[in-house]
Amino acid sequence: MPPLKLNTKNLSQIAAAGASRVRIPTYRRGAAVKEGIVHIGVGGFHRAHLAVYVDQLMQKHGVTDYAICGVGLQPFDSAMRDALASQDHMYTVIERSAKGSFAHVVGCINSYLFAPDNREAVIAKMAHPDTRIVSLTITESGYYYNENTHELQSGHPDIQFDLDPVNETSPRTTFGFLYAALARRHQQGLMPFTVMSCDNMQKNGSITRHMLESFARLRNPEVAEWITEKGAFPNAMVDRITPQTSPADKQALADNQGIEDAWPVVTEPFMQWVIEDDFSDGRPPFEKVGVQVVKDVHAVEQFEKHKLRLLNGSHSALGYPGQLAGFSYVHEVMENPLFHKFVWQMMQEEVKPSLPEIPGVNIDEYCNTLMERFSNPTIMDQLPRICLNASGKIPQFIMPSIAEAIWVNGPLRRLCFVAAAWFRYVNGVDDHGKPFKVDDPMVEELQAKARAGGTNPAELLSIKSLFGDDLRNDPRFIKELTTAMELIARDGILKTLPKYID
Ligand code: CS2
Repeated sequence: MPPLKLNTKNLSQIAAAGASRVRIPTYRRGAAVKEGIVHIGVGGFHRAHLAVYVDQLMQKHGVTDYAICGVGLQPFDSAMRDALASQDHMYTVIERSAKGSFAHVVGCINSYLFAPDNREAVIAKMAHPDTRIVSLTITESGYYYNENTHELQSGHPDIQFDLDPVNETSPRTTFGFLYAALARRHQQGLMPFTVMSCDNMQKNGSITRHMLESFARLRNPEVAEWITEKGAFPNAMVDRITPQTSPADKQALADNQGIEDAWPVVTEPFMQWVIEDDFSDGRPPFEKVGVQVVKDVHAVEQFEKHKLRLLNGSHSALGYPGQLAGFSYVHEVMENPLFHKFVWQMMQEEVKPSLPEIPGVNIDEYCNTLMERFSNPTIMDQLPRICLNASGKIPQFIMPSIAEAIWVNGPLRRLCFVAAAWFRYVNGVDDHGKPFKVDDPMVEELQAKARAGGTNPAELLSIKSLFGDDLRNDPRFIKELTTAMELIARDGILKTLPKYID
Protein backbone atom coordinates (compact mmCIF):
# COMPACT_ATOMS: atom_id res chain seq x y z
CA MET A 1 0.00 0.00 0.00
CA PRO A 2 1.39 3.47 -0.83
CA PRO A 3 2.10 5.71 2.16
CA LEU A 4 -0.72 7.95 3.40
CA LYS A 5 -0.24 11.69 3.38
CA LEU A 6 -0.33 13.01 6.91
CA ASN A 7 -3.47 15.09 7.42
CA THR A 8 -6.60 15.14 9.57
CA LYS A 9 -8.59 13.07 7.09
CA ASN A 10 -6.04 10.23 7.05
CA LEU A 11 -5.21 10.26 10.75
CA SER A 12 -7.10 7.20 11.97
CA GLN A 13 -6.01 5.16 8.97
CA ILE A 14 -2.41 6.14 9.72
CA ALA A 15 -2.81 4.95 13.29
CA ALA A 16 -4.06 1.59 12.11
CA ALA A 17 -1.81 1.07 9.09
CA GLY A 18 1.78 1.26 10.35
CA ALA A 19 3.73 -1.94 10.96
CA SER A 20 4.44 -0.59 14.44
CA ARG A 21 1.50 1.34 15.88
CA VAL A 22 1.79 5.08 15.48
CA ARG A 23 0.36 7.23 18.26
CA ILE A 24 -1.84 10.01 16.93
CA PRO A 25 -3.38 13.06 18.59
CA THR A 26 -6.97 12.40 19.66
CA TYR A 27 -7.45 15.81 21.28
CA ARG A 28 -9.45 18.66 19.79
CA ARG A 29 -7.64 21.06 17.50
CA GLY A 30 -8.43 24.11 15.37
CA ALA A 31 -11.10 26.51 16.56
CA ALA A 32 -11.95 24.22 19.51
CA VAL A 33 -8.78 25.22 21.38
CA LYS A 34 -7.05 28.46 22.37
CA GLU A 35 -3.61 29.28 21.08
CA GLY A 36 -2.01 30.35 24.35
CA ILE A 37 1.55 29.97 23.05
CA VAL A 38 3.06 31.81 20.10
CA HIS A 39 6.39 30.26 19.20
CA ILE A 40 9.05 32.04 17.12
CA GLY A 41 11.46 29.73 15.31
CA VAL A 42 9.70 26.46 14.50
CA GLY A 43 12.61 24.17 13.65
CA GLY A 44 13.48 20.59 14.55
CA PHE A 45 14.35 21.36 18.16
CA HIS A 46 11.09 23.14 18.98
CA ARG A 47 9.08 20.39 17.32
CA ALA A 48 10.95 17.69 19.31
CA HIS A 49 10.93 19.55 22.64
CA LEU A 50 8.38 22.20 23.73
CA ALA A 51 5.81 21.02 21.20
CA VAL A 52 6.15 17.42 22.44
CA TYR A 53 5.54 18.51 26.04
CA VAL A 54 2.50 20.54 24.94
CA ASP A 55 1.26 17.60 22.85
CA GLN A 56 1.37 15.40 25.96
CA LEU A 57 -0.46 18.05 27.99
CA MET A 58 -3.23 18.16 25.40
CA GLN A 59 -3.33 14.41 24.89
CA LYS A 60 -3.14 13.20 28.48
CA HIS A 61 -4.24 16.13 30.61
CA GLY A 62 -7.01 17.80 28.66
CA VAL A 63 -5.18 21.13 28.31
CA THR A 64 -6.98 23.28 25.73
CA ASP A 65 -5.67 26.81 26.38
CA TYR A 66 -2.11 26.38 25.22
CA ALA A 67 -2.08 25.14 21.65
CA ILE A 68 0.78 26.65 19.66
CA CYS A 69 0.77 29.19 16.86
CA GLY A 70 4.11 28.84 15.06
CA VAL A 71 5.87 31.89 13.68
CA GLY A 72 8.70 32.09 11.14
CA LEU A 73 10.63 35.34 10.82
CA GLN A 74 13.26 34.31 8.28
CA PRO A 75 12.77 33.98 4.51
CA PHE A 76 13.85 30.31 4.72
CA ASP A 77 10.93 29.63 7.08
CA SER A 78 8.61 29.53 4.07
CA ALA A 79 9.62 25.87 3.72
CA MET A 80 8.26 25.10 7.20
CA ARG A 81 5.11 27.12 6.49
CA ASP A 82 4.45 25.05 3.36
CA ALA A 83 5.30 21.70 4.92
CA LEU A 84 3.02 22.27 7.89
CA ALA A 85 0.23 23.79 5.82
CA SER A 86 0.21 20.71 3.57
CA GLN A 87 -0.63 18.49 6.55
CA ASP A 88 -2.97 20.51 8.76
CA HIS A 89 0.06 21.62 10.83
CA MET A 90 0.73 18.12 12.14
CA TYR A 91 4.05 16.29 11.87
CA THR A 92 5.67 13.06 12.97
CA VAL A 93 8.31 12.73 15.68
CA ILE A 94 10.56 9.71 15.20
CA GLU A 95 12.51 8.68 18.30
CA ARG A 96 15.50 6.48 17.54
CA SER A 97 17.86 4.48 19.71
CA ALA A 98 19.38 1.01 19.89
CA LYS A 99 15.97 -0.15 21.14
CA GLY A 100 14.35 0.75 17.83
CA SER A 101 12.36 3.48 16.21
CA PHE A 102 9.13 4.85 17.64
CA ALA A 103 6.91 7.32 15.76
CA HIS A 104 4.12 9.56 16.97
CA VAL A 105 2.14 12.34 15.37
CA VAL A 106 2.07 15.73 17.10
CA GLY A 107 -0.93 18.00 16.67
CA CYS A 108 -0.42 20.85 19.13
CA ILE A 109 0.79 23.31 16.50
CA ASN A 110 -2.56 24.69 15.51
CA SER A 111 -1.56 27.35 13.00
CA TYR A 112 1.49 29.04 11.49
CA LEU A 113 2.28 32.63 10.56
CA PHE A 114 5.08 33.47 8.16
CA ALA A 115 6.12 37.00 9.10
CA PRO A 116 7.51 38.11 5.70
CA ASP A 117 3.98 37.53 4.31
CA ASN A 118 2.29 39.67 6.93
CA ARG A 119 4.24 41.16 9.81
CA GLU A 120 1.23 42.93 11.25
CA ALA A 121 -0.60 39.59 11.62
CA VAL A 122 2.21 38.33 13.84
CA ILE A 123 2.06 41.40 16.07
CA ALA A 124 -1.73 41.15 16.29
CA LYS A 125 -1.47 37.47 17.22
CA MET A 126 0.99 38.17 20.04
CA ALA A 127 -1.17 41.03 21.26
CA HIS A 128 -4.30 38.82 21.28
CA PRO A 129 -5.72 38.24 24.80
CA ASP A 130 -5.47 34.43 24.35
CA THR A 131 -1.68 34.64 23.98
CA ARG A 132 -0.08 34.12 27.36
CA ILE A 133 3.38 32.91 26.39
CA VAL A 134 5.67 33.84 23.52
CA SER A 135 8.40 31.22 23.34
CA LEU A 136 11.62 31.47 21.38
CA THR A 137 14.10 29.24 19.61
CA ILE A 138 15.85 31.92 17.62
CA THR A 139 19.44 30.65 18.14
CA GLU A 140 22.05 32.45 20.16
CA SER A 141 22.66 35.04 17.43
CA GLY A 142 18.98 36.06 17.46
CA TYR A 143 19.51 37.84 20.80
CA TYR A 144 21.90 40.58 19.58
CA TYR A 145 23.80 40.10 22.81
CA ASN A 146 27.27 41.57 23.14
CA GLU A 147 29.41 39.03 25.05
CA ASN A 148 31.87 41.69 26.08
CA THR A 149 29.62 44.47 27.37
CA HIS A 150 26.64 42.19 28.13
CA GLU A 151 24.45 44.79 26.45
CA LEU A 152 22.13 44.83 23.44
CA GLN A 153 23.96 45.42 20.16
CA SER A 154 21.87 48.54 19.68
CA GLY A 155 24.04 49.76 16.81
CA HIS A 156 23.35 46.63 14.75
CA PRO A 157 21.57 47.58 11.50
CA ASP A 158 18.66 45.17 12.20
CA ILE A 159 18.09 46.66 15.65
CA GLN A 160 18.49 50.18 14.27
CA PHE A 161 15.83 49.39 11.67
CA ASP A 162 13.42 48.10 14.31
CA LEU A 163 14.05 51.06 16.61
CA ASP A 164 12.80 53.46 13.96
CA PRO A 165 9.12 54.13 14.86
CA VAL A 166 8.27 54.09 11.13
CA ASN A 167 8.97 50.35 11.15
CA GLU A 168 6.93 49.48 14.24
CA THR A 169 4.39 47.41 12.30
CA SER A 170 6.99 45.83 10.00
CA PRO A 171 9.88 44.83 12.27
CA ARG A 172 12.69 42.42 11.38
CA THR A 173 13.97 41.15 14.71
CA THR A 174 12.34 39.20 17.50
CA PHE A 175 12.68 42.24 19.76
CA GLY A 176 10.90 44.44 17.24
CA PHE A 177 7.94 42.03 17.25
CA LEU A 178 7.92 41.53 21.01
CA TYR A 179 8.07 45.25 21.63
CA ALA A 180 5.31 46.15 19.15
CA ALA A 181 2.98 43.49 20.59
CA LEU A 182 3.74 44.40 24.21
CA ALA A 183 3.22 48.12 23.53
CA ARG A 184 -0.19 47.23 22.14
CA ARG A 185 -1.06 45.08 25.16
CA HIS A 186 0.06 47.88 27.45
CA GLN A 187 -2.21 50.30 25.65
CA GLN A 188 -5.13 47.86 25.83
CA GLY A 189 -4.68 47.19 29.54
CA LEU A 190 -3.71 43.52 29.06
CA MET A 191 -1.02 41.67 30.98
CA PRO A 192 2.30 41.21 29.21
CA PHE A 193 2.84 37.68 27.91
CA THR A 194 5.65 35.64 29.39
CA VAL A 195 8.68 35.56 27.10
CA MET A 196 10.05 32.03 27.36
CA SER A 197 13.48 31.50 25.82
CA CYS A 198 14.25 27.92 24.80
CA ASP A 199 17.72 28.69 23.46
CA ASN A 200 21.06 27.40 24.67
CA MET A 201 22.33 30.39 26.60
CA GLN A 202 23.36 30.75 30.20
CA LYS A 203 20.62 32.82 31.92
CA ASN A 204 18.59 32.80 28.73
CA GLY A 205 15.57 34.35 30.44
CA SER A 206 17.53 37.13 32.14
CA ILE A 207 19.34 37.95 28.90
CA THR A 208 16.05 38.07 27.00
CA ARG A 209 14.65 40.40 29.64
CA HIS A 210 17.68 42.67 29.55
CA MET A 211 17.78 42.82 25.73
CA LEU A 212 14.05 43.53 25.44
CA GLU A 213 14.03 46.13 28.21
CA SER A 214 17.00 47.87 26.59
CA PHE A 215 15.19 47.88 23.26
CA ALA A 216 11.97 49.14 24.83
CA ARG A 217 13.77 51.92 26.73
CA LEU A 218 15.09 53.24 23.43
CA ARG A 219 11.54 53.25 22.04
CA ASN A 220 9.30 54.22 24.94
CA PRO A 221 10.47 54.31 28.59
CA GLU A 222 6.91 53.94 29.86
CA VAL A 223 6.44 50.62 28.07
CA ALA A 224 9.91 49.58 29.25
CA GLU A 225 8.97 50.26 32.86
CA TRP A 226 5.75 48.29 32.53
CA ILE A 227 7.70 45.34 31.11
CA THR A 228 10.18 45.55 34.01
CA GLU A 229 7.38 45.60 36.53
CA LYS A 230 4.92 43.11 35.10
CA GLY A 231 6.88 41.01 32.59
CA ALA A 232 8.21 37.49 33.16
CA PHE A 233 11.20 35.87 31.53
CA PRO A 234 11.86 32.43 33.02
CA ASN A 235 15.38 31.04 32.78
CA ALA A 236 15.53 27.50 31.47
CA MET A 237 17.76 24.61 30.55
CA VAL A 238 16.50 22.80 27.48
CA ASP A 239 17.82 19.50 26.17
CA ARG A 240 17.10 17.07 23.37
CA ILE A 241 19.51 16.19 20.57
CA THR A 242 17.64 16.80 17.34
CA PRO A 243 19.49 16.30 14.05
CA GLN A 244 18.39 17.84 10.78
CA THR A 245 15.84 15.72 8.94
CA SER A 246 17.31 13.94 5.90
CA PRO A 247 15.56 12.60 2.78
CA ALA A 248 16.39 9.10 4.08
CA ASP A 249 14.40 9.83 7.26
CA LYS A 250 11.31 10.72 5.24
CA GLN A 251 11.72 7.60 3.15
CA ALA A 252 12.10 5.37 6.22
CA LEU A 253 8.92 6.86 7.69
CA ALA A 254 7.05 6.13 4.48
CA ASP A 255 8.46 2.58 4.26
CA ASN A 256 8.14 1.58 7.91
CA GLN A 257 5.16 3.50 9.22
CA GLY A 258 3.33 4.20 5.97
CA ILE A 259 3.31 7.97 6.57
CA GLU A 260 4.07 10.56 3.95
CA ASP A 261 5.27 13.55 5.95
CA ALA A 262 6.81 16.61 4.24
CA TRP A 263 9.02 17.32 7.26
CA PRO A 264 9.16 14.81 10.13
CA VAL A 265 11.55 15.25 13.06
CA VAL A 266 14.12 12.67 14.13
CA THR A 267 15.32 12.76 17.72
CA GLU A 268 16.66 10.71 20.63
CA PRO A 269 14.43 9.27 23.39
CA PHE A 270 16.05 11.52 26.05
CA MET A 271 14.51 14.90 26.78
CA GLN A 272 14.86 17.35 29.65
CA TRP A 273 13.60 20.79 30.52
CA VAL A 274 14.27 22.64 33.75
CA ILE A 275 12.45 25.96 33.93
CA GLU A 276 12.15 28.71 36.48
CA ASP A 277 8.60 29.12 37.75
CA ASP A 278 8.21 32.72 36.63
CA PHE A 279 5.17 33.45 34.45
CA SER A 280 3.30 36.74 34.12
CA ASP A 281 -0.15 35.42 33.30
CA GLY A 282 -0.42 31.71 34.09
CA ARG A 283 1.15 28.65 32.52
CA PRO A 284 0.28 25.10 31.55
CA PRO A 285 0.85 22.43 34.23
CA PHE A 286 4.20 21.51 32.71
CA GLU A 287 5.22 19.42 35.72
CA LYS A 288 2.51 16.87 34.81
CA VAL A 289 4.54 15.84 31.77
CA GLY A 290 7.94 15.59 33.41
CA VAL A 291 9.20 19.18 33.17
CA GLN A 292 11.21 20.27 36.21
CA VAL A 293 9.52 23.56 37.14
CA VAL A 294 11.77 25.12 39.76
CA LYS A 295 11.18 28.08 42.10
CA ASP A 296 14.85 28.78 42.75
CA VAL A 297 16.53 30.67 39.92
CA HIS A 298 20.01 29.62 41.12
CA ALA A 299 19.07 25.98 40.75
CA VAL A 300 18.05 26.61 37.14
CA GLU A 301 21.30 28.44 36.46
CA GLN A 302 23.25 25.47 37.78
CA PHE A 303 21.41 23.06 35.50
CA GLU A 304 22.07 25.42 32.60
CA LYS A 305 25.77 25.53 33.43
CA HIS A 306 26.05 21.74 33.55
CA LYS A 307 24.25 21.26 30.28
CA LEU A 308 25.83 24.04 28.25
CA ARG A 309 29.36 23.27 29.34
CA LEU A 310 29.19 19.48 29.34
CA LEU A 311 26.77 18.64 26.54
CA ASN A 312 27.07 21.58 24.18
CA GLY A 313 30.77 22.11 25.00
CA SER A 314 31.49 18.48 24.16
CA HIS A 315 29.47 18.76 20.99
CA SER A 316 31.76 21.62 20.01
CA ALA A 317 34.77 19.45 20.88
CA LEU A 318 33.49 16.76 18.55
CA GLY A 319 32.17 19.18 15.91
CA TYR A 320 34.92 21.56 14.78
CA PRO A 321 37.89 19.19 15.10
CA GLY A 322 35.74 16.32 13.83
CA GLN A 323 34.74 18.14 10.68
CA LEU A 324 38.35 19.25 10.06
CA ALA A 325 39.44 15.62 10.40
CA GLY A 326 36.92 14.63 7.71
CA PHE A 327 34.12 13.03 9.74
CA SER A 328 30.45 13.64 8.95
CA TYR A 329 28.44 12.52 12.01
CA VAL A 330 28.80 12.83 15.79
CA HIS A 331 28.69 9.06 16.42
CA GLU A 332 31.50 8.52 13.88
CA VAL A 333 33.72 10.91 15.78
CA MET A 334 32.84 9.06 19.00
CA GLU A 335 33.90 5.78 17.39
CA ASN A 336 37.41 7.18 17.00
CA PRO A 337 39.31 6.16 20.17
CA LEU A 338 41.34 9.39 20.24
CA PHE A 339 38.28 11.61 20.18
CA HIS A 340 36.47 9.35 22.62
CA LYS A 341 39.24 9.80 25.18
CA PHE A 342 39.69 13.47 24.39
CA VAL A 343 36.09 14.44 24.99
CA TRP A 344 35.87 12.41 28.20
CA GLN A 345 39.07 13.94 29.56
CA MET A 346 37.98 17.44 28.58
CA MET A 347 34.75 17.01 30.54
CA GLN A 348 36.43 15.40 33.54
CA GLU A 349 39.63 17.41 33.83
CA GLU A 350 38.71 20.84 32.52
CA VAL A 351 34.94 21.38 32.62
CA LYS A 352 33.85 19.50 35.74
CA PRO A 353 36.04 21.50 38.17
CA SER A 354 34.12 24.69 37.38
CA LEU A 355 30.69 23.16 37.87
CA PRO A 356 28.58 23.57 41.00
CA GLU A 357 27.21 20.54 42.82
CA ILE A 358 23.51 20.03 42.20
CA PRO A 359 21.70 17.96 44.85
CA GLY A 360 20.55 14.72 43.26
CA VAL A 361 22.81 15.04 40.19
CA ASN A 362 25.87 12.85 39.90
CA ILE A 363 28.17 14.59 37.41
CA ASP A 364 30.03 11.41 36.46
CA GLU A 365 26.77 9.64 35.67
CA TYR A 366 25.67 12.70 33.69
CA CYS A 367 28.93 12.54 31.68
CA ASN A 368 28.50 8.82 31.08
CA THR A 369 24.97 9.37 29.80
CA LEU A 370 26.32 12.04 27.47
CA MET A 371 28.93 9.65 26.09
CA GLU A 372 26.10 7.19 25.34
CA ARG A 373 23.89 9.84 23.77
CA PHE A 374 26.71 11.13 21.55
CA SER A 375 27.41 7.54 20.46
CA ASN A 376 23.81 6.84 19.36
CA PRO A 377 24.36 5.79 15.72
CA THR A 378 20.70 5.69 14.81
CA ILE A 379 19.98 9.43 14.84
CA MET A 380 22.81 10.35 12.43
CA ASP A 381 23.51 13.74 14.02
CA GLN A 382 25.34 15.85 11.45
CA LEU A 383 28.57 17.70 12.26
CA PRO A 384 27.57 20.67 10.06
CA ARG A 385 24.53 21.06 12.33
CA ILE A 386 26.76 21.15 15.40
CA CYS A 387 29.08 23.65 13.67
CA LEU A 388 26.27 25.92 12.46
CA ASN A 389 26.31 29.52 13.79
CA ALA A 390 29.40 28.90 15.86
CA SER A 391 29.95 32.55 16.66
CA GLY A 392 26.82 32.33 18.81
CA LYS A 393 27.81 29.00 20.37
CA ILE A 394 31.50 29.04 21.26
CA PRO A 395 31.12 32.09 23.55
CA GLN A 396 28.40 30.16 25.44
CA PHE A 397 29.70 26.59 25.32
CA ILE A 398 33.50 26.79 25.53
CA MET A 399 34.67 30.25 26.57
CA PRO A 400 32.97 30.30 30.01
CA SER A 401 34.85 27.12 31.00
CA ILE A 402 38.09 28.71 29.81
CA ALA A 403 37.35 31.94 31.69
CA GLU A 404 36.78 30.01 34.94
CA ALA A 405 39.93 27.96 34.41
CA ILE A 406 41.83 31.23 33.98
CA TRP A 407 40.51 32.60 37.31
CA VAL A 408 41.48 29.52 39.29
CA ASN A 409 44.61 28.77 37.28
CA GLY A 410 43.10 25.40 36.36
CA PRO A 411 43.83 23.20 33.32
CA LEU A 412 42.56 24.53 29.98
CA ARG A 413 44.70 22.94 27.24
CA ARG A 414 41.93 20.79 25.78
CA LEU A 415 39.45 23.64 25.78
CA CYS A 416 42.05 25.75 23.94
CA PHE A 417 42.44 22.95 21.40
CA VAL A 418 38.69 23.18 20.70
CA ALA A 419 38.83 26.97 20.35
CA ALA A 420 41.86 26.62 18.06
CA ALA A 421 39.98 24.06 15.96
CA TRP A 422 37.11 26.54 15.54
CA PHE A 423 39.54 29.29 14.53
CA ARG A 424 40.89 26.91 11.89
CA TYR A 425 37.39 25.75 10.92
CA VAL A 426 36.25 29.26 9.94
CA ASN A 427 38.62 29.10 6.94
CA GLY A 428 36.27 26.50 5.44
CA VAL A 429 38.84 23.88 4.37
CA ASP A 430 39.39 20.54 6.13
CA ASP A 431 42.66 18.73 6.81
CA HIS A 432 42.38 16.91 3.48
CA GLY A 433 42.11 20.20 1.57
CA LYS A 434 38.38 19.71 1.01
CA PRO A 435 36.32 22.92 1.19
CA PHE A 436 33.10 23.06 3.24
CA LYS A 437 30.48 25.72 3.85
CA VAL A 438 30.86 27.85 6.97
CA ASP A 439 27.32 28.73 7.94
CA ASP A 440 27.57 31.66 10.33
CA PRO A 441 26.03 35.13 10.35
CA MET A 442 29.52 36.55 11.00
CA VAL A 443 31.29 34.46 8.37
CA GLU A 444 32.83 37.33 6.41
CA GLU A 445 34.34 39.06 9.41
CA LEU A 446 35.55 35.74 10.84
CA GLN A 447 37.23 34.68 7.62
CA ALA A 448 38.90 38.06 7.10
CA LYS A 449 40.31 37.95 10.63
CA ALA A 450 41.37 34.30 10.32
CA ARG A 451 43.23 35.09 7.10
CA ALA A 452 44.91 38.15 8.58
CA GLY A 453 45.90 36.30 11.77
CA GLY A 454 47.16 32.96 10.44
CA THR A 455 48.21 31.03 13.53
CA ASN A 456 48.13 34.16 15.67
CA PRO A 457 44.75 34.30 17.49
CA ALA A 458 44.95 38.05 18.22
CA GLU A 459 42.96 39.08 15.14
CA LEU A 460 39.99 36.81 15.87
CA LEU A 461 40.14 37.56 19.59
CA SER A 462 39.86 41.27 18.79
CA ILE A 463 36.16 40.77 17.90
CA LYS A 464 34.74 42.46 20.95
CA SER A 465 31.17 41.28 20.63
CA LEU A 466 32.38 37.67 20.99
CA PHE A 467 35.27 37.68 23.44
CA GLY A 468 35.65 39.37 26.81
CA ASP A 469 38.80 41.23 27.90
CA ASP A 470 39.41 38.53 30.52
CA LEU A 471 40.20 36.15 27.65
CA ARG A 472 41.88 38.60 25.29
CA ASN A 473 44.37 39.73 27.90
CA ASP A 474 45.32 36.44 29.53
CA PRO A 475 48.88 35.34 28.59
CA ARG A 476 48.41 31.67 29.54
CA PHE A 477 45.28 31.37 27.42
CA ILE A 478 46.91 33.15 24.46
CA LYS A 479 49.94 30.89 24.69
CA GLU A 480 47.92 27.64 24.80
CA LEU A 481 45.64 28.80 22.02
CA THR A 482 48.55 29.82 19.79
CA THR A 483 50.32 26.49 20.38
CA ALA A 484 47.18 24.53 19.46
CA MET A 485 46.63 26.68 16.36
CA GLU A 486 50.22 26.11 15.23
CA LEU A 487 50.06 22.36 15.80
CA ILE A 488 46.74 21.98 13.99
CA ALA A 489 48.02 24.07 11.05
CA ARG A 490 51.21 22.04 10.84
CA ASP A 491 50.07 18.47 11.56
CA GLY A 492 46.25 18.42 11.23
CA ILE A 493 43.74 17.36 13.88
CA LEU A 494 44.34 13.63 14.12
CA LYS A 495 48.11 13.94 14.56
CA THR A 496 47.73 16.75 17.08
CA LEU A 497 45.04 15.08 19.19
CA PRO A 498 47.36 12.59 21.00
CA LYS A 499 49.25 15.55 22.48
CA TYR A 500 46.01 16.50 24.25
CA ILE A 501 45.27 13.09 25.74
CA ASP A 502 46.82 11.64 28.89
C1 CS2 B 1 24.22 21.32 19.79
C2 CS2 B 1 22.81 21.45 20.31
O1 CS2 B 1 23.88 22.98 18.18
C3 CS2 B 1 24.68 22.50 18.98
O2 CS2 B 1 25.81 22.90 19.11
O3 CS2 B 1 25.10 21.12 20.84
O4 CS2 B 1 21.91 21.70 19.29
C4 CS2 B 1 22.39 20.21 21.10
O5 CS2 B 1 22.16 19.12 20.26
C5 CS2 B 1 21.16 20.49 21.92
O6 CS2 B 1 21.39 21.61 22.72
C6 CS2 B 1 20.82 19.29 22.78
O7 CS2 B 1 19.96 19.64 23.76
